[in-house]
Amino acid sequence: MSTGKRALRLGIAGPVGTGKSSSIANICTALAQEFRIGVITNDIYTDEDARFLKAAGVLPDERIRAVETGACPHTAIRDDVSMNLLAVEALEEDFDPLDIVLIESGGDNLTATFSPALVDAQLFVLDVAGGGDVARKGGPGIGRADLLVINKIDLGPHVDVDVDLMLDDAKKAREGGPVLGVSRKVPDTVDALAAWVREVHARFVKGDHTPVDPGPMAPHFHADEDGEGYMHTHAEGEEAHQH
Ligand SMILES: Nc1nc2c(ncn2[C@@H]2O[C@H](COP(=O)(O)OP(=O)(O)OP(=O)(O)O)[C@@H](O)[C@H]2O)c(=O)[nH]1
Ligand SMILES: [Mg+2]
Repeated sequence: MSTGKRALRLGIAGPVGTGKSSSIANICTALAQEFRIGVITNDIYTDEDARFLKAAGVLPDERIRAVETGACPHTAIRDDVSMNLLAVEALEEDFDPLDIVLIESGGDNLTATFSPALVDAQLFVLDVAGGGDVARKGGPGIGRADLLVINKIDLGPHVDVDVDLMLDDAKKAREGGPVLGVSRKVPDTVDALAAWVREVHARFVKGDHTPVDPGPMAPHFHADEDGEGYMHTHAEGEEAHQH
């Protein structure tokens, strides 16, 4: 299916270990026959996520590429997206035409979001194991990403989390915005995730999709080499920086 224009760029953000790579694997498994998909992963110093996805065998290896950000992960998806844009454009050129490029952010704090300069739409991944109250805490990704995924719902009984309550809290925090409970062990939930991606792609191709900026991340703390640390923000238009 050629769209006649560039691929839909879909960002996947969320804290460390919630299931960003697994969500990409789920999407690829469900949709790889239907769409030509490429993947860009972001890690600080490694290509661990790209290797995980290659090992999962969900796409030809050469369509999965790693960006090593070398700095705090949110910088490369929000403040200076040039490394990622170059990687996406090279992938699109090498495999022209691609329908969808999935971009995994490095695992970060709860408030990291993609810039609309890099992605057309973004999903934010939380997991049940992170605690049932996390969804209530809100923040730009939880509140305003195009989709919130509550992953690993199969673990609810094992970690004493009421999954239905967590999903309801998430819906309230998003004022009705879409929320999906997902587990790779529950095929219907993976199908629902794939259906959401299919729907966004259809809107994108028709020109009916408007990228939304969830907003900049909240002020946050970075430890420095003296172990002291400092607070800072990522206001709109702020210069790229190193930590
Ligand atoms: N039980 C269960 N475990 C899952 C599910 N999805 C992912 N996991 C496990 O959760 C762990 C983290 O998953 P990843 O997909 O690597 O998470 P990530 O967000 O990409 O992690 P980072 O890139 O390191 O931030 C792995 O051990 C997965 O096997 C799920 O639906 N159910
Ligand atoms: Mg990952």
